[in-house]
Amino acid sequence: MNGKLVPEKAAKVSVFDHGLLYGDGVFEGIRSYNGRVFMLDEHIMRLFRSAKAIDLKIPMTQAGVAKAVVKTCKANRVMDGYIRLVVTRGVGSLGLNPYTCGTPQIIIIAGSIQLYPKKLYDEGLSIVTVGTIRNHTESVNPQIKSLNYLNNILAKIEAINSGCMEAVMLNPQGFVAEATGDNIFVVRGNTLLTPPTWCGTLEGVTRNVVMKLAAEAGMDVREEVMTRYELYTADEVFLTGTAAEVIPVVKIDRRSIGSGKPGPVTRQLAKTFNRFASSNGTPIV
Ligand code: PXG
Repeated sequence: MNGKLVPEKAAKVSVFDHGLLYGDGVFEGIRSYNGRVFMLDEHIMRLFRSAKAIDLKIPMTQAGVAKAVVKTCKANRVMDGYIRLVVTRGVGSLGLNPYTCGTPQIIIIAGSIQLYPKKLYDEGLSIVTVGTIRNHTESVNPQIKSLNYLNNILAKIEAINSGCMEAVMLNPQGFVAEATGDNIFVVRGNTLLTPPTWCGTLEGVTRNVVMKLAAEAGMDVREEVMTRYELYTADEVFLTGTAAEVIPVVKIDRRSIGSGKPGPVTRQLAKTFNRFASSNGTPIV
């Protein structure tokens, strides 16, 4: 916390922190594989962009945060794990005004995550489109990974209550945006499609890696506006995210996608991604 290693039980924030009171703050989720932090600089750049977007000045340099992440992994022996990086607005008065707050709190948690059971990576996920629309880009821009994830949580609640583990969120125009914590991709022949960020889609770090790996493998990779039609008629659909990695989707709104089984393109991309992730990153030393 704030540059110091603190035992879990002593790692506390104030009840007057605006991160708690208002969800005023930003975060990142990062993975480590094989003793390396994956795409560390990209996550830190996004953290600083999110902070800038909410006029929050992080009292540390990007290099300082990177060093602190590595140090926290090392101290916790998190060689294959999950890192949560959180910056809150800090302690302020009871009132929205963020400018009453003192120093932002910088928190780094090094632990682990398993988003979906392993069997779903082999068998594929069933997901649903939900009524909760993704935030309008001029309300809370989905590029901002803020501590207020209620938009996504409300969608997640709808999905779970309809018997699925994940939701597809549409934007206010009815175009496909993303899942609650993952980006969405459509495979159509040799073409790989994903919504452009202006559709209310977070520019996922995993998304960008998968797009690059697919292009290198000879696929025609495009950012395209999508409706549910593109999902229902896809050969294959999959989700990407730091926590989820690459996971196939086999049903949307109870309709089978493609063959109804994880497709060859998704399986190959997942393999390529896993190989890339396990051999690239900032060493934890
Ligand atoms: N969209 C949203 C809304 C996200 O929150 C992604 C896409 C994927 O982005 P990355 O950069 O991770 O490829 C995210 C990130 C969780 C969890 O506990 C989810 C994310 C991050 C950390 C934890 O479900 N999603």
